[in-house]
Amino acid sequence: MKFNVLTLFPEMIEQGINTSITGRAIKEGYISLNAVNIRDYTNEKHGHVDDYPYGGGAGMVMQAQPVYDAYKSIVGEEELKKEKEMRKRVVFLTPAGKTFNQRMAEEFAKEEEITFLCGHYEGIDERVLELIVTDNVSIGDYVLTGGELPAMVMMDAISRLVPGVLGNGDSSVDESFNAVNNMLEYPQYTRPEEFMGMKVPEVLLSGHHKNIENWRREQSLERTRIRRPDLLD
Ligand code: 6GU
Repeated sequence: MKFNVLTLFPEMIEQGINTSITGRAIKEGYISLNAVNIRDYTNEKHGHVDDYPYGGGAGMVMQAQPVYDAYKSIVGEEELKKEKEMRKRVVFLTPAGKTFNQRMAEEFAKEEEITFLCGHYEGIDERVLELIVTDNVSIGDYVLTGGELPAMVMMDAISRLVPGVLGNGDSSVDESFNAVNNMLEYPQYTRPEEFMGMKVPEVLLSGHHKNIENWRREQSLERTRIRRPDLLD
C-alpha cells in the first residue's frame, strides 16, 4: 500500500506514521509514505498558499494552484488525462465528508495507492477539489483544525488491514467492528490472577474453550447493549 499525503505539515504526518506498528510496516515494506509539502509548489514569491475568500467571511482559503501542482507532482500528467472514475483515489479530509468506519477501511485497504489531501484554514478552493478529489471523508461529528490527524487515523486503520502489517501476535479477527460481527470487543485479562482484590473471571482459567467462547460472546453483546445500542439495531 502506497500512501501519499498533500499537507502543509509533512513532518507531523511522518512523525505520526513512522511510529509503532505503522512504522514497522514501512521498514518492512508493507506500506510506504510520501508526505508532500503543498507550500513547495506555490508560485507566489512570498510562499503564500492561502488568500481571502471571495464573497467575504472569516478566515482564509487555500488556493487551487499549489494544491493542483503538488498533486500533479505525485501522479503525473497522464493520470489527469483519465476520467476521474478511472484514477487512483484522492481522499479529501473534511468534516463535510462521509463518516469513516471499518467498512470503508476495508474497502480502502484493497487499493494499491491512496492520496490524502489535508486542508487547513477555512477550506480549499472548490475548483481544485472538483478536479482531483474522488472521496470526501470525515472521521466524526466534531471539528478539528486540519486534515492531518484524520489522514493519520485513516492510514492507521487501513494499514492494519494490509496483509503482513499485523504480526502473528496481533490479530484483526476478534476485534470490535470486524466484518463478521459488528459488536464491541469482550474484556481481556492477563497476569496476575488477582489485582487490588479483583479476580480474573473463573471461566477464563478453566481451560474450557467452548465455555470461554460463550462467555466472551455474552460479554460482547452486553457491552454493546450498554455502550453502543445503535450497533444492535
Ligand atoms: Cl476530516 N477534518 C477536520 N478539519 N475536522 C474533522 C474531520 C476532518 N473529521 C472530523 N472532524
